[in-house]
Amino acid sequence: MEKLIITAAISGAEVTKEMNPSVPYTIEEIAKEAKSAYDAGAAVIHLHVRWDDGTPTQDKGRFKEAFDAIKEACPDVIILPSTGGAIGMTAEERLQPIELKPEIASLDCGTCNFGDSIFVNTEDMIHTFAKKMKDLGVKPELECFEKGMIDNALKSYKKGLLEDPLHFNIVLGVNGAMAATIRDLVYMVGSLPKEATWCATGIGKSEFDIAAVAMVMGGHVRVGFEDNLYLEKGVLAKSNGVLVEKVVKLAGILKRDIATPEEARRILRLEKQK
Ligand code: KMH
Ligand code: ZN
Repeated sequence: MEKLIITAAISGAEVTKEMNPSVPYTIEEIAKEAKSAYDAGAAVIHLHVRWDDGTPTQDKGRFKEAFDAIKEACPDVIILPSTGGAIGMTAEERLQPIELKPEIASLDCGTCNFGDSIFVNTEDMIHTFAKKMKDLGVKPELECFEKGMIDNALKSYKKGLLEDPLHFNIVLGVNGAMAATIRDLVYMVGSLPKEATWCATGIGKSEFDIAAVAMVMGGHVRVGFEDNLYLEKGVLAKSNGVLVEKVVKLAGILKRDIATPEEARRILRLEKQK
């Protein structure tokens, strides 16, 4: 089986220090969390940034500061910024980190409930985001929270807005979209094109169940504070690194070797950013 790419979603936009004091806000905290995940075995850092008070932002300058600090701490790690941002941000706001030409970035493939809010990703937005990423040579990671989002991605592909090989992140357990169950993961993965690569993300207490099943199925995995703040029931994770360590232990049991960032670039067919 292919080596396992571990993505660490270190910061998110919705989790706060009130929920877990280790959630990073400042650039220094973000770099420290990225390094903890990288040292534990993460090849990819999925990145949201905040102002120092914790307010989520998609500000290009703030992303640049975070990129520089992460690259200094872990020079070869793959940085995958969010274009999802936080609920309520405009498309223009959300697209800012793409101008920094990262190797890869998230592209959310449909609208869904998000708790009591709505995470808006209209067809026009998906096409606009995909076109901008294509024009700037940024590979999209296609975030799909339910099956219709895979169909939306495939429609964009047919229009020529996305290029082979497609890479998906199946995100299960968002409050308002598809549940984090094994049945739903198997269904989602069975709906992907054969040649696509994929990662799975389980939100909340299902994080490690989904990771384990994804590993057995030959997929890649994402863990981190954005998705889950606990190492186990009632025990807050002290860092993103300990969440990655837990996945690495599982991977050992399930006989999946861990991909380095360079190996992840080969698997995902990324051009190394200059
Ligand atoms: N913060 C969520 C509303 C992404 O990064 O592309 C959206 C999100 C998805 O986190
Ligand atoms: Zn995100």
